[in-house]
Amino acid sequence: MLYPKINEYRELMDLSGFWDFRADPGDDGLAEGWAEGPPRCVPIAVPASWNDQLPSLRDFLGPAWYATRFELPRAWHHGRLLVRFDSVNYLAEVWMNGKRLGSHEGGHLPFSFDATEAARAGANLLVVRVDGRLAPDRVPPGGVPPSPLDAFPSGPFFPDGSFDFFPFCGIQRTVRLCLLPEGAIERIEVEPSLAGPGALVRVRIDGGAGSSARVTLAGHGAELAAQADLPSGEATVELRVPGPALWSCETPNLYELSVALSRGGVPFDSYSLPVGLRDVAVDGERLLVNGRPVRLKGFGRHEDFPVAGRGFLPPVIVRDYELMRWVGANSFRTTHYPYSEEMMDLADRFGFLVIDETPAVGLFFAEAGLTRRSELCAAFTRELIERDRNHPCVVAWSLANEPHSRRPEALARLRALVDLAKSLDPSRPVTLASYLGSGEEAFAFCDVVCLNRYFGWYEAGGRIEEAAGRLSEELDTLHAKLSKPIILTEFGADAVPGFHAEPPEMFSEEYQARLIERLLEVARSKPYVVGAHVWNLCDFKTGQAVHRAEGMNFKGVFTRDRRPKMAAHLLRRLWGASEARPSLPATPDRRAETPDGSAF
Ligand code: GCB
Repeated sequence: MLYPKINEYRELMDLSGFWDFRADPGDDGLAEGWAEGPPRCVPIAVPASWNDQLPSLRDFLGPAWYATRFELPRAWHHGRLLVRFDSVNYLAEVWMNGKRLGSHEGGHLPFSFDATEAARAGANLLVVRVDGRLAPDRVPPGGVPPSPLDAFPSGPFFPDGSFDFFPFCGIQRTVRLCLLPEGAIERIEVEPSLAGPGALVRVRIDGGAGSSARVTLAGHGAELAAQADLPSGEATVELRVPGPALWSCETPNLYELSVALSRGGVPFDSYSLPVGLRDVAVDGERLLVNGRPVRLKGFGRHEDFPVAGRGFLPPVIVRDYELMRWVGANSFRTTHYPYSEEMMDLADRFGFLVIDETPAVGLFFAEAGLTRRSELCAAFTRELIERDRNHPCVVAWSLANEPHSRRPEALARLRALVDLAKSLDPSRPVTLASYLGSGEEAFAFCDVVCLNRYFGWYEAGGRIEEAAGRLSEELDTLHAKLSKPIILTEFGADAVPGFHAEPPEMFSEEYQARLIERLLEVARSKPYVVGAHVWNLCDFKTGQAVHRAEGMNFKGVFTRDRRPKMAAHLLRRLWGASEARPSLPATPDRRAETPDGSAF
C-alpha cells in the first residue's frame, strides 16, 4: 500500500492519541471476548512502545490489548476504508466493532486491512491484540538454544532476544484510517535509469482497473507527461527527462511524480510522490552513484529514546539528522530493521545514502523453526522492497545482520534471499552484514561486503595499535579473496558518558575516540573500503547482561539524550563538517556547501 496521503480524492484520519490498554499475561483475552473491548484498561499513548510508559511492564512482551473509539463522518460512507498501521511489534490481530479484520506478523513494516464493511458512520471501536513475545520461529528470533555454531559475542540477554537491543513492543508507529476512492491506485513503482540520453523514468502503476492514467513529472524546469490505459489494472509508462537534475548526496534534487486516474473523462484518484533520478552500481571495487565513486561516512543507529522506547518520535528524527549532519556524515544503515517511512523521506531530502536493512537480525540456522524463519525473511524482504523502492536514498538492500551462517544449511537460505531481492529490484546492490570476516561464505554472492568488526573491543580490548593492525590484515584478506567494495558497517567501543582516562582505557571517552580515529585511518588507507559506519550514533537501551551496565549499549558517539561525547567532536573534525549548515537543503546551491562524500 502507498504511504497514506490526503488529497482531493483521499481522506485520512490519524488515530494517534491516548488509547485503552490492558496487559494479558494469562493470554485469556481471546477466550474472554476482549475483541469486543478489553475490560479494566489503563490509558496508553499511541504510537509508542508500552515498556517504558508503564514501568511495571518493562520486561513484559505480551500479549496485550489496545482499544480506541473514534467517530466516522457520514460523508466517509463512500469508497474503500482501510486501517493502516505503520508498524506494530510483533504480531497484531485487529478487530473493528467486533469484526475481525486480519492479522500481521513482523515488527517494523506497514500493513493495512479493509474495514469498509466493519466500520459505520458515527461511533466505532478499533481493538488490537499485540504479541511481542520472543520465540525461535519469529524474526528476529528469541529463546534460541545455545550452540557453538551460532555463537554471538553479545548474548545472552534478558529478555532473551538473539540481538543486542531492547525488544520494545506495542503499536510503535502511526495508525490511520484511509478513505480511498473505488478502484484507487494501489501501487506506484518508479525506476530511474541513466542509460541513453538524459534520464529514463519507468513508472509502473497498479490499480485503477478500467481507467486511464495521466503521469506527470515536474521540477527543475521539466514538465513531462505520459498517458496510459489500465484495462486490467496495471500499466507501465516511460518518461525521458532531458538534462536531468540528478539526485546525489551533494545535490539531493527531487522531482514530483504524479499519477492521476480518470474514468470516462471523470477524474477520481491521484497520488504524488517525490522521486530522485540517479543510479547505483558496483564497478569492481567501487560503489558508484551516477557513475561517480562514493564513500559512505556514517553510522548504525536505533529507533530508541527514553519513555517512548521504539515509538515514532518526529523531533528525534529531526535531531538525529542534525547530529549526523553536524559531524559531516552522509550515510547510515537502518540497523537492524526498517526505519519509519518519515525517516526515509528525510534521507531523500537531505541526500543521505542509506543501506536499508530487513529485520533479519540474529538469524540462526538450526532446524527448530527454520522453515518459518525463512518464510518470514522472504516476506519481510518483499515488504521492505515494496515499501522503500521509490526512495533514491536507498543505495543497497541489507538482507540480514550477522546471520550465524557457519552451518552448512545457512548458505542456500541466504542465497535464496539475495536472489529474491535481486529479482524484485535488479537496480540496487544487495548485501548482508557479517561478523565472520573472511570466513563469511555468503559474501561470495553479495554485491558489496559489509563487515562488522570489533577489534579493540571484543577482541584485542585495550590494545588500539593491535586492533588497527588486525583490521588492516583482515581487510586485505577479504579484498584479496573477493575483490568487491567493502564497507566497515560496524566498529567502535562503549564509552560511559563522562568517564575519562589518560592514557585511554576501555569504557572511557578517550578510548572510544582514539579507537575510532585509528580504525578509520586504517579503513581510509584502503581504496577498496568504500564506507565506514561507526557503531552507534547514540547510546541505546538493550537487554540486561553482564556486559551491559544500566541495560545500555554505550557505543554511541552521542548519549541516549543526544549529547556529544569526545568521539562526536572527533568525527566532526575528521569528516570535515562545515559551520552553519542549513536545516533543510532548500536549494542545490546551498547543499553544495556540505561535504562531498569523497573521504571518510
Ligand atoms: C554487533 C551487532 C550490534 C551490537 C554490537 C555490539 O555486532 O550487530 O547489534 O549492538 O555488535 O555493540 O556488540
